[in-house]
Amino acid sequence: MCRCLGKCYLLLVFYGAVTFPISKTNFSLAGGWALCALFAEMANGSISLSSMIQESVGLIWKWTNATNARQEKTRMPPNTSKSLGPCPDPPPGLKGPFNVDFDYKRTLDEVRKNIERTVSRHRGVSTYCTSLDSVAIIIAFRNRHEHLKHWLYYLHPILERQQLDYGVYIINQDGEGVFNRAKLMNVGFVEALKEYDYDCFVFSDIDLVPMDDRNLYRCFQNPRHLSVAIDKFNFQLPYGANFGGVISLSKSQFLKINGFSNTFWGWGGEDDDIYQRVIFHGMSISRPDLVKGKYKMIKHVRDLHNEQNPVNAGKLRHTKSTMNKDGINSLKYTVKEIVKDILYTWITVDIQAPLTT
Ligand SMILES: [Mn+2]
Repeated sequence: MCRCLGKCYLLLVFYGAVTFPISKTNFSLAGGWALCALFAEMANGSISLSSMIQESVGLIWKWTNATNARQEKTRMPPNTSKSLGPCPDPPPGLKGPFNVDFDYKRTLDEVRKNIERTVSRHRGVSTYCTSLDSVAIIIAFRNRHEHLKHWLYYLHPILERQQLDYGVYIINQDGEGVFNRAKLMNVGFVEALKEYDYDCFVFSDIDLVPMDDRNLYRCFQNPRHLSVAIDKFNFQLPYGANFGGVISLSKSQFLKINGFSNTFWGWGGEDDDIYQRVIFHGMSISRPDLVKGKYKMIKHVRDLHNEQNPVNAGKLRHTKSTMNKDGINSLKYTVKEIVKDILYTWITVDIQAPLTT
């Protein structure tokens, strides 16, 4: 045994050099030692050369197979979607039109329990295929918890059926100053991009729920107006240039127009302003038809600190001259709190709101 120890080391080094690049595990080391022991036995005359070769080949075969099995397990985890094929277009599991009912007294906990997310995070990813878009859904929020429950209850299953890789961002305005929907949307765009490389953004009112899942929460060749047929307006577009409620813009479309204006405090005007930004940048508005684009709006009274601002309508005359310096590139705010729930990312933000307009 002692005589052959030097040869053993030589054999170990040789065996390791040959097998390590293949197996990249300790098996090559263990195999080396086992061969070493066999070699020692042979030197002592208790084992023949041919049976040693036989044993060695058997051992190498066994370890290589064991190693491959281990690698296969780790190579194919169920949820890393990048290796899966692209999701079919249109998504195969859509239901078409359905009933929407806001009367039911549901609680947020109930909604949370009902919605079985395929991943245990706040972001939804299709388990079966690679989503065609990664979509951030941005909602400007203040004191509308009642509406939020309904929105989450209906939208999560719809977005899952649409096979989107999506995240929901509730941008909650801190304090009692005048509300600014558009500025909160800009904050949502910036904050969502800090969390994930989204390529599409849906900006939605919290009180609008689609009545047809064929209305895809995705991005298109042109900025898209999704909420075209709301029950409140008898399922008709209230006016041709309407671009309020629910809209989608790709990251590059949104950056091209410098996002929303930050200066529309109180109710009204910010949606017409972003419509003009789109048109002035040479794009047009895409829309679903009035059947697929049906929405139900939750009835509510005007919020406190969000009165109609008469100044806003006049500001629309200046969109063309102000849009390239008022928007994403001039956005200032302070994040006060971020809460990650399985249903959404909640961001409370100070947007330096005036107390009156
Ligand atoms: Mn409303």
